[in-house]
Amino acid sequence: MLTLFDYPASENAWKVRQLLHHLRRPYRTVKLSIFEGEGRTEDYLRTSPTGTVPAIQLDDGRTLAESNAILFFLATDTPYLPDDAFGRAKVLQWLSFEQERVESVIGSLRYWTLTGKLEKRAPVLVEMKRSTGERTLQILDRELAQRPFLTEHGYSIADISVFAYGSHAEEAGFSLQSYPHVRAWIARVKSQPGFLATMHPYSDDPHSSGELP
Ligand SMILES: N[C@@H](CCC(=O)N[C@@H](CS)C(=O)NCC(=O)O)C(=O)O
Repeated sequence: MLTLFDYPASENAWKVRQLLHHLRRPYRTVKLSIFEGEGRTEDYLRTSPTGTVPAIQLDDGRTLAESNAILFFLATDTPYLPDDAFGRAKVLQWLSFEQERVESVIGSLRYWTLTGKLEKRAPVLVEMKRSTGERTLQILDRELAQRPFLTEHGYSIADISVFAYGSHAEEAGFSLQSYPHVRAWIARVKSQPGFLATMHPYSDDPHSSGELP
């Protein structure tokens, strides 16, 4: 059975949980206490070179890290990824956008805000992320005005990936008031059959106010 290396409050891990749920694919979970350094053991670094979750291990022992790579692998030959080269490349376009402008911008600001670390970060860095995040939401709003989901294919892993942190932008200090198409898309994603609504706040983890190793 597939193994998922997970940390409950991780939205990167949520992406994989969400897809596995859609696919009704059974898996076992290994939870890592990332703030206590469980991601930095020699053993886990062989699974995930960066020591981050999510990562998966297949029945034959092979391992794969990076949320979007895992989505891409698990969604192959399913309705959540187109089967033509151009369609798959369009999904990759949005997965790249997600890593560059959503996860590392809105996701970081949200993480710092919810774990009390925002004040400890350099104001110039926070400001840079705020303006990039605003630009990210503008781009998404303009794109989502043109079609119901991120690609013409319909609901796909592109939506799952961008939704993970994009839908929580308000927890990172952004207002979605001026982004009606983003708000409508969030509602659309939430109404997908099998949507995984369960959230695990950072505050469930007594170690989450500490810095990552
Ligand atoms: N680009 C990676 C980022 C993964 C990531 O940063 N995961 C966080 C949890 S959301 C983590 O494991 N952090 C622990 C650490 O950095 O040591 C992905 O998309 O999977």
